[in-house]
Amino acid sequence: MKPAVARSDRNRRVVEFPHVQFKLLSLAKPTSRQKAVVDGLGKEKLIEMYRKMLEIRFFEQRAEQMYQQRKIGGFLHVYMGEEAVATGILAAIDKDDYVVTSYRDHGVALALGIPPGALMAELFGKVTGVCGGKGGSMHFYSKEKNLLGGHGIVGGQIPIGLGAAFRAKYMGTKQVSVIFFGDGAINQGVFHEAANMAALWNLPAIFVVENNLYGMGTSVSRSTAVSNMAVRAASYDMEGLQVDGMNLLETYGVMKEVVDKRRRDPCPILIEAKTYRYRGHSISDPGNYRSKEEIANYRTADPIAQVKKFLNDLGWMDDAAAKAMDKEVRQEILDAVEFAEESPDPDPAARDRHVFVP
Ligand SMILES: Cc1ncc(C[n+]2csc(CCOP(=O)(O)OP(=O)(O)O)c2C)c(N)n1
Ligand SMILES: [Mg+2]
Repeated sequence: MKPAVARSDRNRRVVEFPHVQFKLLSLAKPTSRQKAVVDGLGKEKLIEMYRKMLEIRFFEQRAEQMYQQRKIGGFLHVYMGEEAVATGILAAIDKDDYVVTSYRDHGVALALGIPPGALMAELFGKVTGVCGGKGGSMHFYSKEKNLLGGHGIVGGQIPIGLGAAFRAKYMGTKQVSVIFFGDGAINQGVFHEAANMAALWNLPAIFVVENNLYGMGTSVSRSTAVSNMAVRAASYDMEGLQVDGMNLLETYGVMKEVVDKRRRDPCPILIEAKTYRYRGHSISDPGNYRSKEEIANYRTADPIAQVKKFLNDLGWMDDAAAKAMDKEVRQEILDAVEFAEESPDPDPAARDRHVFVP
């Protein structure tokens, strides 16, 4: 496979995705659209989004450590590297919109504002977890946040999100349904069935394919006939667009426009977020199918480091403030671990409660 290449342009770093030629837009020299996005957001909200990305990163670093210490069992698929996708996309929706995602769900849950303690406790299998300790890493849910779940079946979440979009249209609410799934899931029949229905009935379904270039161990170039997934929208007469998923201002800016339009006039869209996962598919994947150089290369476009530098350049967050925030968020995650450790196990007598048997 042709490796990705990073090279310095005059003012911006360009990272080319293999086979895609999609250019990541560095924040080093903001475009006029990025400037407009910053003006709309304002200092406080942008810093809050930066903090959210830190929270996701530190939560997962700590979760990996807890897994190694065998405090967490089962699967663990981390989102590291993809933080700007969930953070930007979900900062642009309202509280009562619907969200559904795959098993790589930590970033989405944290971006929605679910407290890290309740999520860490879920990883630990404790009764204080978001699913009472019965769901684990792949199955974060929140009725309060309209998070319709993390789902372990590849593509299984897509028709669920479609159902939520149908409800919104049928009831005449202005809600949208955000459906995250991976590049592997876009080849599942269920995506195509859902896309067809969404287009046919003009449903406010926002399909977000997180193209991190790999499925479980297979690269997109080995599994997918097209390198630009957004083009698949055309099959359903639906709008399709690509966004730099390593760039918070791009994910937020694009999503804001997309959502505003759908509140006025419900219709579906396919957004392809170009991104990269730093870790293996799951914690047990050594990732032998890609090189260290490739990973290091994508890390040069790290979504968190980009925003940090950007805030510094704006004079909105100096090194001391960044350091203080780092410390504060790390402590918040340590508190979450402590909460999880100290929480009780579920009652064995409740084993069959909440288990649906058709
Ligand atoms: C229906 C189904 N087939 C296969 C699997 C095994 N499996 C789990 S994750 C995965 C890869 C999915 O990759 P992608 O959609 O790109 O998501 P990512 O892990 O990159 O976020 C596969 C094949 C599964 N869970 N469900
Ligand atoms: Mg993938």
